Parts: sequence; C-alpha cells; structure tokens
Amino acid sequence: MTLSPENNLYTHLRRGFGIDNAPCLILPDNSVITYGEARKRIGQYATALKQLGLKRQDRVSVQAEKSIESLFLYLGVIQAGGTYNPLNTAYTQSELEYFISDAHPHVVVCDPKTETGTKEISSRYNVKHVLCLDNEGAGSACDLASGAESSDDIVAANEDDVAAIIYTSGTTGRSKGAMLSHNNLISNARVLHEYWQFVPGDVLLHALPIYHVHGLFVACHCALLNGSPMYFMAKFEIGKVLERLATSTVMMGVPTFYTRLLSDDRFTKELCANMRLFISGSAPLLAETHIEFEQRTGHRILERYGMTEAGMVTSNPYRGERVAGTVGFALPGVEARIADENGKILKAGDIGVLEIKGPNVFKGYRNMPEKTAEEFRADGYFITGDIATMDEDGRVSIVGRNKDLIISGGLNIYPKEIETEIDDLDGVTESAIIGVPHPDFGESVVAVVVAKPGCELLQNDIVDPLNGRLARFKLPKRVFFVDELPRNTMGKVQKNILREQHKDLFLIQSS
Ligand code: MCA
Ligand code: AMP
Repeated sequence: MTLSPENNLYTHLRRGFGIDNAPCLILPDNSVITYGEARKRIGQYATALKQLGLKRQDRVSVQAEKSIESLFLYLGVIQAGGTYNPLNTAYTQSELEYFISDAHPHVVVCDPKTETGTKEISSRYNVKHVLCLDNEGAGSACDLASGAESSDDIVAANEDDVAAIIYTSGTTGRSKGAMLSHNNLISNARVLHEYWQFVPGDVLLHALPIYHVHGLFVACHCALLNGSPMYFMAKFEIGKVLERLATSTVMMGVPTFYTRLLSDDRFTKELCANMRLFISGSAPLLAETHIEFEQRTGHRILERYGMTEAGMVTSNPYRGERVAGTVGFALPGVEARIADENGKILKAGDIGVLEIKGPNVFKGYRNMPEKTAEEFRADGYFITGDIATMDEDGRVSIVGRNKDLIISGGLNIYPKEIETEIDDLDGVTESAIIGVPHPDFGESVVAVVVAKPGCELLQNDIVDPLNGRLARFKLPKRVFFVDELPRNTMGKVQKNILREQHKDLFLIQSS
C-alpha cells in the first residue's frame, strides 16, 4: 500500500474536468460556474480545511442543503484527504446526535437554522469546528473558503483510505456507517462513465439530492469525469426540470421522477429530442412506467441497481436490450451470484439472495466489525439482502427484499426504527410498520397499532410525538388501530397479511 495523490479520488475526477472556461455547473438563473472556477473554489475549501487542522481520513459531517458550495465542500474534503460524511437534511437533531457520536467528526457543517442545536450536540462529542452553509451556499464555511488561498495540491492517500461514510438505516434501529474507500469510488465512477458511454457534448440534468450515493457519486462523478456541464437544481421541481430537458442529454432519477414526468401533459416526445439517456434506480421501476415512458417519448429508461455499500452493481446495457422489470447485468469487474440463506449457490432461474464482490464493495460499517463480518461470506462476497434471480445470460431481476425495508421516493426507511418509537408511546402495546404501494413514492409508510386496553388513540396521538424525533419522510402517512397483530405459529408478525389488507389504500384514494 503506497501513499500517493494517485490514490486520491479527486486526482481522477480532476483529470476529467473540462478546460478552465468550459461550463461545469449551470444554475437556475442561467449563471455558469466554469471548470476553472470550480477547481479554484474546491482548492480554497481544501486549504481552509487543512488550516482547521483536518488530517487524512478525518471526518467532515455535512447536513447542508444542496448548493454549489456544498458540492465544492465535498470535493475540497476529498482533495484535502478527509472523509466526507453527508447527512440527509431531513434528519432531526436527535437523529443527528447519533451520527455525530458515531462519526466523531473533526468538522461539522450545518444549516444556520440548526446552528445552535448542532453546536450543543457537537460540543458533547468534542467536535473541533462547527460551520454553516445555507441553501444559497452562504455562511461561515463559504466565508472561510473565500478567505483561503486556493491550492492545487491533492493530499496523498492509500487506495483503501475512507473517502466517505454514508449512513444507512439499520434493521436493529441503529444506523450503520458504510465506509467507502477512494478506490471503491474511483472504480465505480470509471465503470459507469464507460458503461453508459458518456461522450463530449453530454449535459447532465441533476435534480437529485447530494447526500446519497445516487446524486453525489453516481451523477456528479460521471459528469465530472466527462468534463460535462450539469444543470444543478436544488431539488426535483417538475416545471424547472421540464424547462431544462430540451437542452440536456442525460438524466438520472428515482422512479418518482419518471412517474411525475409522465403525469404532466407538458412532458412530450419533442421535449426529449436532445436526450440520449434516462437512467432510473434506487427503487424498483414499475414495468408499466417503463412501457408508458417509451410510448410517450420513444426512450427506453435504462434501469440499474445499486446500494450504499457498493455503489452501482448491475445495469441494463447501453446498447442492447433494456428489459423492463430487470436491472441488467453485473457491471464490469463486479461478480454477482444468487445464493440461498446458507450461502449455497443456486442455479440460473432460481430465486435467492443476491451476493456480490468487486472493487466497488465497501470496507465495512464504521465501529461495527461484527455486523460487517455477518454480512460477508467467507469468500468475500457481500450479502445484499435483496431477493433476486439471474437468467442463463447473467441478467438479474430483483424480486423482493430479505430485509424489512421500505423505499419511499428513493429514500430507505427501516420499519424497526419507527416501531421502536411508537412502542414507547403511552397507551401503545405494539405496532407494525409496513410499506404499501403509492402512486407517487412507489411505497409509503403505514402504521398498524395495538392500543393498550381502555386507551382510545387517534392517528395524531401516534404521529405527532414522532415529529421532531424522526425525519418527516419516515412518518406514517396513515395509522390503523387493531385489536391484535396477525402472527404465525412462531409468534412473528405476519406483515405480508397487513400489506395485503392495505395494498389498495393509496391507489384507490388517488384514482
Ligand atoms: C419528501 N417527503 C417524502 C419523501 N420526500 N415522504 C416520503 N418519501 C419521500 N421520499 C415528504 C416530506 O417530508 C414533506 O412532508 C413532503 O413530502 C414534501 O417534501 P418535499 O421535499 O417538497 O418533497 P418532494 O420535493 O416532492 O420530494 C420527493 C422526492 C425526493 C423528489 C421523491 O424525496 C427525492 O428527491 N428523492 C430521491 C432520494 C434519493 O436520492 N435516493 C437515492 C438514495 P411534510 O410536508 O409532512 O413535511 S441512494 C440509493 O438508494 C442507492 C445507492 C441507489 O441505488 O441509488
Ligand atoms: P440504499 O441503502 O439507500 O443504498 O438502498 C439500496 C437498496 O435500494 C437496494 O438494496 C435495493 O433494495 C434498492 N434498489 C436500488 N436500486 C434498485 C432497483 N433498480 N430495483 C429494485 N431495488 C433497487
């Protein structure tokens, strides 16, 4: 293992950067940040962080809205050899406390609105510096960078130094910090850039959040490696996305982006004339969405599959058949197999758990060596927890999940975390959280609650106390009260029965 700037992710991204006056980011008001300006600004963040004493692999935890400054901050952390830890802006202060206690960051960057609370939490964990960035990219972090000299020096790294920690919710209630190395991110970025055939002239429409693998790594790294401009939007707003489509060539999105586009009459084939690629992932894309999209636009959405722990794993081909309801083939360098629960490898066509191996697979969960070990086979394959099948040619279809997980609008929600909070409420005996089909979010959260005898509870008695403890996207959209939960002979709650009972809840309401 050698320490070298060559092993730093930023070295590779910067080699892809366009010439200094080429556009890098195009903002909603049409102002343009060039690659030269971006490089200079990133170099200022790198210097500022080093002046704060940031050392190789020190963590910088960031809970800030998407802006050009938060993107430059990310790249500045990488250039400075630090470890970037983005946090969903919807997380509450009580959720934030856990992340700070676990990541033990050197620097925390938050929104000015939460500065007081974040400083209080940070002081309990000896965080050295708390800085701010607002949704316009203004604040003390930005000021600090503005006052620093820009440097082009890239800090030497080992290829398995941790470049990023991304928290994924845990099935036991505690979130796990997936540690992604420089090499994990470099290898995945390179493969995707080539597999999806990025070409000069590409323009990426970027409407995803940048606190997750999809928006931060998959989307930004492809564009930066290609030296392409990105239409950089704070969030997915249908009107703004429609405005930019005519001059974009590539869009990446969660299935909700595509269903929202389809439900808008202004979304036409003509508007997509310049587009070469629509990519979907993070949650299953319904085959009917794929078909309707092709009928409306002539484009076949390219569906791919990935996870925080491994970046992108499989993809439908760029040229060749993109089959609705499948996630395509293991990406070059990635090995995939289907196994039963004991690890016995199954044959083509059988249904089992998808296991994967490759340079994209993470180093482990921070501070959780046992949990990490449980999720790997002895021969190094990572057990994804997704139920899948693979045909003779290696094409993979995801058919379910072996983990109790809800994916709502591309965001993962672990029922256990919500059940634990509800079960603690006065008047509650127990609860079950299920995901049911939802026309906009794909799946939506529903609570089924057993009240204590004699307790009359209403939906608000359950949802209101969770507000402030859990991010709002996790809150149940509906609550049902029952006398008892259905259980099998082993005493396990039969969530499949509850899901079946409520499967039309949102579909009927919306029609
Ligand atoms: C917002 N809300 C949600 C969600 N988002 N509720 C359930 N599920 C959601 N995903 C709630 C808010 O709490 C709020 O409720 C209300 O909806 C409006 O909030 P707003 O922010 O205006 O919502 P939106 O703009 O309509 O956002 C929906 C969205 C967004 C565009 C689907 O959630 C989104 O951009 N999702 C993408 C997430 C993503 O990047 N996932 C990739 C993870 P209230 O009013 O009650 O407060 S990476 C990954 O999964 C792997 C690696 C992979 O394969 O990619
Ligand atoms: P995350 O933990 O946020 O990284 O989410 C990863 C999970 O999202 C995977 O384990 C899958 O369950 C799911 N996922 C991602 N892409 C797809 C897809 N194209 N089809 C079905 N599920 C997907």
